[in-house]
Amino acid sequence: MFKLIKHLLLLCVAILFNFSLLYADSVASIINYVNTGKYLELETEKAYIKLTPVTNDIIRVRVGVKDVAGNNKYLEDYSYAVLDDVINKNANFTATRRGNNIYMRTDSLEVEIDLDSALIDIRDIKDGFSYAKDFEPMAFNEPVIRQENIEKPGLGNPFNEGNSVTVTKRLAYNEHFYGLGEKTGKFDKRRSNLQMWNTDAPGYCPTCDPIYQSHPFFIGLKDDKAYGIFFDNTYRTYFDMGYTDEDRYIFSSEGGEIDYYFMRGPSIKEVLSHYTALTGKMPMPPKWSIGHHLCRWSYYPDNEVIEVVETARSNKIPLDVIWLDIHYMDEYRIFTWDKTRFSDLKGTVDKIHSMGAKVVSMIDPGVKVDPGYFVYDEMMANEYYVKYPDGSPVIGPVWPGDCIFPDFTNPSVRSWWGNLYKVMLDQGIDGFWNDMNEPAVFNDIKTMKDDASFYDFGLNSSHRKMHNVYALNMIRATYEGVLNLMNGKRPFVLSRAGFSGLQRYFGVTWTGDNTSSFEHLKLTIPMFLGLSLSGIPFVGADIGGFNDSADPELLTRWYQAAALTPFMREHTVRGSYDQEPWAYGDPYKSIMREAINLRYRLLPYLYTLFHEASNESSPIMRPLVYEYQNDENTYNLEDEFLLGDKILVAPVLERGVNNRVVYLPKGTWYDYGSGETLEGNWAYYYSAPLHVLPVFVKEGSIIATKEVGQYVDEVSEEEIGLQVYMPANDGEYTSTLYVDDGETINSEYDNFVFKLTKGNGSTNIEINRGGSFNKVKRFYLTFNGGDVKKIVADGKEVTIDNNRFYI
Ligand code: MIG
Repeated sequence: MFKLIKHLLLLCVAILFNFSLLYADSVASIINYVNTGKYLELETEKAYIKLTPVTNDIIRVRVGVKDVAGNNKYLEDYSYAVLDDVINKNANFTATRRGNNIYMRTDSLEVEIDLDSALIDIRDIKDGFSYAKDFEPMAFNEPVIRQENIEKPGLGNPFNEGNSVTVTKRLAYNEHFYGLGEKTGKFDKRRSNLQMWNTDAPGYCPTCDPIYQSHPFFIGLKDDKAYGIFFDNTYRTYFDMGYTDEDRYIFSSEGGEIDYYFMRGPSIKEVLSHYTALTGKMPMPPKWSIGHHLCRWSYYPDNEVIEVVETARSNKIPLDVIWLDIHYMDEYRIFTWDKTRFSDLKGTVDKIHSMGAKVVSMIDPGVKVDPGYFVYDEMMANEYYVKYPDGSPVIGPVWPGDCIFPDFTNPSVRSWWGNLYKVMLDQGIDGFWNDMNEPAVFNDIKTMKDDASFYDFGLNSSHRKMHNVYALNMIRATYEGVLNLMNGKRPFVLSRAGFSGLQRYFGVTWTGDNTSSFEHLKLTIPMFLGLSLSGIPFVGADIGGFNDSADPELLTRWYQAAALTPFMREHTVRGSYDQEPWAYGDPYKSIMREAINLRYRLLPYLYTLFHEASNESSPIMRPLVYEYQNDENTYNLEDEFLLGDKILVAPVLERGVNNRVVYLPKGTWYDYGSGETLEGNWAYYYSAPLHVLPVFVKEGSIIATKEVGQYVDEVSEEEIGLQVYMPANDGEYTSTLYVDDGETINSEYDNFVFKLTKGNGSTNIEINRGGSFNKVKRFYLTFNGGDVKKIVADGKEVTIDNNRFYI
């Protein structure tokens, strides 16, 4: 009964909220405008609109609502997502008035503003193409505050944090949406209604929303042209992408202000490079982290952890990393370990290192309330915790029982936290896993109350504002701390929750507590592609599924599907059946080994893609539309993907089937297994019984490989295999290879560009070498579909002896 009343009340609140949005105040007509040289500011009856051309291709739109006295009321200008040096940048522009419109122009964009309606239209200067036009004027209203979410009812909300705000834009009949970070559902986000509110979502369903992360960024694509919008607002935000009305899309927030960045395409590649110019790129990972990882909740005690690595070795299953989930801790106290389960942690880690593997351990944000426990004592003494407005600590239950939570928005807390990792690094631990950082609390709202207060640059802001960036600041503290402690070596830190910009602090992530089912296996591809197109290239999911147990067929298909995805980690819940690749014996074990071996063979190609992602922001795993934007067949494709631009992977994602449809975009493709060629721009019915993972290589590719090792560093890069796929069509084809020491930040490197040219009846390869690492000494060639006339390296023709040549 009580529940029913509560639900009815919530329903009323929801209806009122929608109602109030309908009658929100619009910014109203423009009464004045000034060109300050840095930005164009339009004064309306109710607000100020500030248009800043951050670059020629990026326009920032901000709205500051006037107060009663008519004064400008922009909120503080800073961002957790956007880099400081970008916020203060601006490109040249002109602003002219013609009739009832103002035209603001950079070298590549034109913004038309209608003086009566204040509607904004952003167009390409080249052809006048309208990327994004307001459907209704921008609007605002009282902020949404849930009184039931405030710790001390009656006090009201002590924070003054702007308005609830809404932007509504025209939606074209042929417009598609991509990105929006870690989302369930379809790859194309048109017709979805999504929320950004980081949520611990154990056992989430394939359409459940929201889950762990918030990336208020999307890419629109219409008439083959792409643009991007980043809504820089940390409150709970909503993205109605043609769900309510098919002629408009709406993004709105419960607080803060309208502050969004429009990014010009016309290619998705360009949009993504603008977005990462704003929010940053991923640093290079240590090479071991792109190998195969094994995890479970939890491997313990010490001899079991060692045994898992030994079993991998004796089964010839390549393995680079073994993970310690929460049971290694002393009653879930972070930065401690259980002295019975791990009587000699350092010795255990050393033993694992001696087998060529690494160890990653979990660190949660909740600190057990326990006087005498050093982390708790230091936090209390320095008031490093998240507080209520009266200064008392926010206390909530998580794994250790009642906990306090570090306020990571405070720089002193961040550096204190970062240094704590010394305790674990001293034991030899190689990387860290920050879980539960939504932040998750075991209560009915799954997190902190709205009036929990955070330092936030001295503004003392509410949890409503800071919730979505809790993880971002935590992983920042972790990353910067570990970076600082590792003397020039690359950290590895995994985060469950996140916000735009996560990629700067390493940003490897996984899609949380999925389930052992084919539905969830299928979901991994659109989820990874959504993250990939949101600037997060290093993504993965629990192989085999987290909740429940995978049967041998599911586990095998999952291993195949994950073998060529960026972060490859098997993981499962406590109490489930074993999910290591050897769990069910042969033939499954051999098939999974084959899939993992394929990854280890392709490591040089894969590592080159990581470098490209951290250097140029191109995703490692790509939707086909990223490379074939003019091909409409790719717009909704979510059951196959590209690894870089040369390899196409089409795993089987259903139970009990022996084949699947594979779409190949234009060009000639090689079947990686048989070497046969297939003409693209066509869909094939492809035979794929359990032992087959369908993989295809684009004509003209030179794929860099090495021998399969039992861990990534077992086989050096002294000799690199070059698998040449001869082009069917005349032209020039470029491939690259990047090699460095795999562990230091400023490593020496070798950078190769291979240019394969086909024309006038012959095919040649030209190799140019950059960098001075001189690690790569020779190449081993294999040809598919023919042979080349000559190979020229750095200007000199090479001599090929038994398929090998020296460089
Ligand atoms: O409340 O540490 O998503 O991967 O095994 C559950 C135990 C806490 C959630 C993570 C999962 C991990 C589990 N954690």
